[in-house]
Amino acid sequence: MQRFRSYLLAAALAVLSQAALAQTDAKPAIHIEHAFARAAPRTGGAYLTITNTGTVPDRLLAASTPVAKEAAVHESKMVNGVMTMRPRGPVTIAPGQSVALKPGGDHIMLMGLKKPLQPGESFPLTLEFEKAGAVTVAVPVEKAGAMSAPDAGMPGHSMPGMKMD
Ligand SMILES: [Cu+2]
Repeated sequence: MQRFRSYLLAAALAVLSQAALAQTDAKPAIHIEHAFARAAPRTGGAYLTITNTGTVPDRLLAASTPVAKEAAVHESKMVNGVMTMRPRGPVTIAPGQSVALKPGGDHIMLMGLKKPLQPGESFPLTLEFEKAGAVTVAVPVEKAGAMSAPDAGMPGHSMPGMKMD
């Protein structure tokens, strides 16, 4: 009987500590800020800052939105002075870190827009994280060529090779 009891106690402790672990691990430590998109007719880009306030890394795996047939995480690269882009793998956000998806860098590509993105509108964008799960944010549409969300202030530096008008 004594033995059975201590077995039970150990089992209960194991369940408890696992629950505690799951709680610290899993709960969304992901915050999205400064989201914006640029006005665009058929293909658009969405930009935002992801902050991980948790204690474990998380990864942005995919994106989706009702306003486009397809959304994908892209990376931008300068090739012979020309900005090119292509799909990239998951974006890792380390604990305590912020990752900015911004014009000229990693971004969310919106392909097959169901209607043009107009300045002043906003649309929902769902980001799929490995641990935090789905996080949906409202993305305001800025004018074509906008470099940052209105709440993000002006960028502190200029980017060579990019026209700012
Ligand atoms: Cu792109």
